[in-house]
This record gives sequence, structure tokens and C-alpha cells, in this order.
Amino acid sequence: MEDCIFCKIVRGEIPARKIHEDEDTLAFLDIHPVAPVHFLLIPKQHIESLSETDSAHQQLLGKMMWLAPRLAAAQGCQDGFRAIINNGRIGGQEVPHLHIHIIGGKNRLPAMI
Ligand code: IU
Repeated sequence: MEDCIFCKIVRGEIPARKIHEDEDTLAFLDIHPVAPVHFLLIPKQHIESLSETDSAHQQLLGKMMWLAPRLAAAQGCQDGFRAIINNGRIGGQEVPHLHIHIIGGKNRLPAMI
């Protein structure tokens, strides 16, 4: 997508602190981290949100879930982390390109629910 900020990061038009890249996915540090470790894992292809996925995306989504704990561990989160997907307006999604927040650090994160 022409104007999508994360597509621009994928294309290298906007800088980002990348921590992983393969043919399908990209992970980079969040510019406003809420914890010592906070990065975003995104598909390279433009998918607006989790709700916009269909059956053709199952392998990609599985890959992202498989990658999440491995990238988290590589960032120092061997003892756990939180994975969050904000989805749509009610879910608080601000950037309309699917992304998984991976959040962790030294201390136990506060309970959310
Ligand atoms: P959300 O799930 O869409 O609400 O979160 C978007 C995140 O993208 C948010 O944590 C921003 O700090 C982050 N972000 C970024 O890392 N780099 C950017 O250029 C932009 C947003 I715009």
C-alpha cells in the first residue's frame, strides 16, 4: 500500500531498527516502547488487520506465531513475554497494517485481565 507507514518501512523508505527480516515478515523495535523489550512483528504484505485475513493467510499467520517466541528469546525474553494484536477501532489499532506487539523485559508484566 502506497501510503501505509509499515509498508514504507518494509520498502526501506522509512528507517526502522530491524531485528529480523525474511521473505514474508519483518520485525523492528517500536518507536515508543512500553517495556524494556518492545518490538513489532509484521507481515511484509499489506494486510490491514487480523480481521482482514482469510484462509490463504493461515501459513503466514502460523509463521508469525512460530517466530514470536524465537525473536523474543533473541531479544532477551527467555522467561516470557506478552504478545498483543490490537485489532480495529475498538481494539485500539492505530496503524492499519497487521502487527504483533512483543513486549517483555526483566520484570513480570502487570495482569491485563
Ligand atoms: P497499534 O497496535 O496500532 O496501536 O500500535 C502501533 C504501534 O506502532 C505503536 O506502538 C507505535 O509506537 C508503533 N510505531 C512504530 O514503531 N513506528 C512508527 O513509525 C509508527 C508507529 I507511525
